Amino acid sequence: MATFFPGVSHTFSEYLLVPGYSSSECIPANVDLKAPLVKFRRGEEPAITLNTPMVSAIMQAVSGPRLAIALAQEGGMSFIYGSQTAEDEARMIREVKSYKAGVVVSDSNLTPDMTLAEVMRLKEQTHHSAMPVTENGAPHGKLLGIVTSRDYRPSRDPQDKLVREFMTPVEKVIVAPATVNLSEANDIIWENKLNQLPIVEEDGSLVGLVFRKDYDSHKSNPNELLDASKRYVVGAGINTRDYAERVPLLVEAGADALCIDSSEGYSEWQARTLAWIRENYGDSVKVGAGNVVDAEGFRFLADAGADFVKVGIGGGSICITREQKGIGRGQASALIDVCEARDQYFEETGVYVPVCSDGGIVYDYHMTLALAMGADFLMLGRYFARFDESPSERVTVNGSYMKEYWGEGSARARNWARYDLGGDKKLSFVEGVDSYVPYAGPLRDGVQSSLLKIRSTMCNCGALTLDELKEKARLTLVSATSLVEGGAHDVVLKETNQQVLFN
Ligand code: RVP
Repeated sequence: MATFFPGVSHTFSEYLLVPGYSSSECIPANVDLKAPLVKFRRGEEPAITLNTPMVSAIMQAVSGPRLAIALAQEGGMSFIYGSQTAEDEARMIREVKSYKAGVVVSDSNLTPDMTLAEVMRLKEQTHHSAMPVTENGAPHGKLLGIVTSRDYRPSRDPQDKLVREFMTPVEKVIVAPATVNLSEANDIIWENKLNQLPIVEEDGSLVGLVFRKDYDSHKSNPNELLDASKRYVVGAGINTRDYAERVPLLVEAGADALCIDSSEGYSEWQARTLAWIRENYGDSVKVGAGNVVDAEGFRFLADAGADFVKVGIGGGSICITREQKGIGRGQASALIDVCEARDQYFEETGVYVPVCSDGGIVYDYHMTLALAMGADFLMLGRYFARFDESPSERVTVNGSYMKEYWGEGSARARNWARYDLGGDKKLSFVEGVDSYVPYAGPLRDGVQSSLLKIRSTMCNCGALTLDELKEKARLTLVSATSLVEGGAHDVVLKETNQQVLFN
């Protein structure tokens, strides 16, 4: 006979937090939202800790380099989508890793014999206008000069004009030695009114560039998530088919963590993928797995070596898996079950495997509920798709700004590898839709407003850290009738659009 899970399967909206005692210390400014991303042993620190417990979904409409940078600036992390060639995905990782924080390794380098036409082409590809000229055109070659858009006039200068004829030669360029720190580099930049400062070794070879804009943004992002070399932290999605080719490219490009992107993770395919990574990289490559919705699935992936486990099937806003296949589980019930299994696993083995709640978060309070139910961090798709920095188009629909948002299992994304069960390399039927979501402006404003609500609710529960929230939270199921009581009711709203949706 089949197994029947006891009780009904619940979603976030069916729960509320019951406030606990808050002392005068409990103010939003004192709340710490740090969360472990990857597993660690009792008494040790995780190799990666998020400053903000949010990661962006492994989706074409969500996680490109621009969003990854904006989210890392707010302390979270993106997983660049894997439904593209491994080379393109690695290029996006490199774009994030070379973006800033201190010295940037230049990805737009010239030789003295290149032509203006080639300079223009490179500029179009990389969108970088400051291009070092090195002896061999390599990022760390001997520096001979620099080309910026002030050095040429595309409309007047001949296209075959050589770089050596219009570059600013190194003798006239202000450079700094490799021993300079970021603050000293910034002083040089300000004193000399520069936009960028090349950093060079004693033998004249180029280390990289420090940009004025980076120092400014570094100053204004106290929460940013950086690696040991002060580059933004970024992750990458992988699948269970082409990992032997894809993983090396992503690791090479500097991905800080990988995540197997699959709609259903309790499978031999995931165990094989994890085993291959452990065989080839030991524990040096961090990799999450999923998705699962119960304790059994969690234990399987934890035993198979996952660094974190993702929870959620069918709850995503664009997901129609439950309708198409009848599989899944209410996100709250799935999360509670898996978090219990994580705690038990920790008791037994001394290894803490973080749990990520993936999909189905609509309101900011859902985030706090998920964290209170035990999630270490949250993966969000629809939430991030709404911001300026997501890769999708902003369009006007019925007079309102919208952003496009489509599922990885939709006919538009055709991410067959995410739904692969070992058959043909194709999507046999769709499990996702193509949609619009209301445009929500810059990521920073949206994330900061959500975090403020989380902090404030945590204070109502008497919790100053996420661990304390997990311990102290008191949750209650609500009846369908009391849901009505939760919104504005029995009043006539002065403006019909006062009800703030999706927030
Ligand atoms: P949401 O945040 O509710 O938009 O959900 C995002 C999640 O939905 C993703 O992280 C992924 O797990 C899932 N997803 C992505 N594509 C699809 C689909 O096409 N069914 N589902």
